[in-house]
Amino acid sequence: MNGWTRSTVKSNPEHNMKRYLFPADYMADPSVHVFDGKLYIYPSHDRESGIPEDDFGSHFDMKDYHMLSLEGPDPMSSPIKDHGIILRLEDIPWAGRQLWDCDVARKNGKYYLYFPAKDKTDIFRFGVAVSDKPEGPFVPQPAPMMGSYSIDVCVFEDDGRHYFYFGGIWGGQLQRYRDNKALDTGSTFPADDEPAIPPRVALLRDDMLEFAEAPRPLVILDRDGQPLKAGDNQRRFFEASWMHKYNGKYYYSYSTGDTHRLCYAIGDNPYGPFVYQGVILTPVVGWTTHHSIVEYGGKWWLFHHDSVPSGGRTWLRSLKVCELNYNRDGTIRTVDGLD
Ligand code: FUB
Repeated sequence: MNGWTRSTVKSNPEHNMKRYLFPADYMADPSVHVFDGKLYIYPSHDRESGIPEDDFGSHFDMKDYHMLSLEGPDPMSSPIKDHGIILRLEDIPWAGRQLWDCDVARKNGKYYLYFPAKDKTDIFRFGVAVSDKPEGPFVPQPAPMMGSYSIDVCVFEDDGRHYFYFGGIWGGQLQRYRDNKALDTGSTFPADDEPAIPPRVALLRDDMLEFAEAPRPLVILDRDGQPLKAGDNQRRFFEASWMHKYNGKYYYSYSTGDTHRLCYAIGDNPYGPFVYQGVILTPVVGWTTHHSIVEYGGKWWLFHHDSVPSGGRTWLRSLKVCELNYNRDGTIRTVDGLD
């Protein structure tokens, strides 16, 4: 078990009240931000494509993004407004298929939508689309971001600088890269007792359109200061990066993929290293789990998805929200994914 013991996971997760945010449609991977006091949700837009399930995630065949906003003070009860399509696959010159988890950042009055898509050769790249308004429409840049690869972006602002977190293994293709270069050997996974494949982080350029530096590995350590191992699939990174700051500390959170948990690690700066802490959300109904954490109205909120409303069809997911609570020592109280 590579050092992981059951005692590191709370056996009595909290039964928080949860709300399905948008029952009218299937959406997933919520990236949530508060701009000028208003809460905006940028999700993936699931659809029934008929493509069979496989380990590459081919059945997640999304073709556009919507934006949803909260029309009131309470994520648990205020109305949600659908602003319609803000970007379409067919309008992105370089993209071939699969618009997966996106994120949005604001700088100097402009909004930047970052998104992964497979290019015409079926390699995941990131693109940027720009708008003057949070509700778009977003105009895509003609080419993918230079040196970008893999999936699942989170852009985090700290002291006016924007950090771009990304990566996902298996269908997210991160195992095809070492030192930011594609391997001649294709997909290559470390042995179980070697360090796990790390997510990546890169500072964004001032114009927000490209990386300002080569992406760096984001290292997650156990309490003995050792990087989590590839075989430690209860704790190691799989996909779905998110970053938030709480009481001056940096909280990096992510999905463990094939063990279906949302976990977190704490660090002293945006690059890390980060020390593994525990589970935020126990497995939900559906294969994937994905989230964002945001402070709004004086409380902290966990936005995520599950596949309950679609009867467990893992590619048709629904957005959820619940309050997130911290202990006095800064650790997060585990939420029950089956509530
Ligand atoms: O929505 C497609 C993929 O499923 C995301 O990129 C992953 O994080 C998982 O939620």
